[in-house]
Amino acid sequence: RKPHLAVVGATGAVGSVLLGILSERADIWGEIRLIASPRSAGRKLTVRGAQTEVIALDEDVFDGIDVAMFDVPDEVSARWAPIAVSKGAVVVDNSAAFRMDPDVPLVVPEVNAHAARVRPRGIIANPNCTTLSMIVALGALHAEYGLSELIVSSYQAVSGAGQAGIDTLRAQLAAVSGTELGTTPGDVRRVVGDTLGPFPAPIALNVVPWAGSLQEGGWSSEELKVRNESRKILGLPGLPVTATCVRVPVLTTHSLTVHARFENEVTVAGAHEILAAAPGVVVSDDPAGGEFPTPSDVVGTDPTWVGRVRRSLDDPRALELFVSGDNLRKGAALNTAQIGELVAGELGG
Ligand code: 11C
Repeated sequence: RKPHLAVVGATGAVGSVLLGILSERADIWGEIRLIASPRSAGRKLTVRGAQTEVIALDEDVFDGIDVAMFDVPDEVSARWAPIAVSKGAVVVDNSAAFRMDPDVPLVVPEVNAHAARVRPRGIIANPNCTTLSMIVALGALHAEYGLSELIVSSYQAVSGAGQAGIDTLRAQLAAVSGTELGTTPGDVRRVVGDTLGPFPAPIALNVVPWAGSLQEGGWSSEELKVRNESRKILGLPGLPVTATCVRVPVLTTHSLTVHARFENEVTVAGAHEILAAAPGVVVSDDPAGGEFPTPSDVVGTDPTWVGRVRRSLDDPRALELFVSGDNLRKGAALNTAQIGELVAGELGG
């Protein structure tokens, strides 16, 4: 029989995109059971063209389920993923709860699909959307040149902070639209007032050098995730990685500037060739023709888009890149669906 799938967190920003992706991709699943908090139970959502009722998260909902995809806050995954496993499901978890657990593989199918097969806890973790927005391209370059150092800055969309992030940017844009705000210190902040939503400063007409929670040494949790997760996915536990994470007024699609240093000398032509041949990567790199990735063109697409490929002026072993990827698709729901498909393949689905 075809494997049965549960989607936990079906009504959230990532869950909604996941239902669309499950409807578009090969129909490998038997039942698709939609699960959310009791608050959302009873709602009807469309998946594979059929109206499906959302049921409340409970121990019984995992009965008969082969694969459970979790798109919920860390504490919900931490509590419920082991329960789903105890009921016989393989869990694909998109929270940060298990990513750095040595007994939980952290998987990006284009880079380390093999890792999904070894899962002592019955859980496979899906990386953070910022890591995922660059790692497919970096994995391809690493396989050829051998990565030795990574320095990145992110330009993160508000939907990384969920529906509240989207609602906040829309409301703030409405408040500043058609005004002369943004010309004197603090004027945007005064208009936006206490409607900051999940951000520590106004996000309309602004950039905010912060994502996540404060960690030791002034680093943000998001910056440490990029470092730790990149190391684990690439199998390079000692890789020097420095990230600075910044929120920008984009609804969906994270971008990053990347300085990647390799063991071997690089060329732009060689990098173009590697990236163009890499599954899940599109090269958009013709500055003379005004061609480079921008979030407004990338949003809603599946690949990691790469442009502005340059060899560093002072280091023949380093490349500079600009990458963009839809943080809700490859950054979250698509990668989760791809991992689920790997597991379903093993189960004979
Ligand atoms: C953001 N990347 O853009 C974050 C959201 O660890 O999965 C995802 C947090 C996570 O705010």
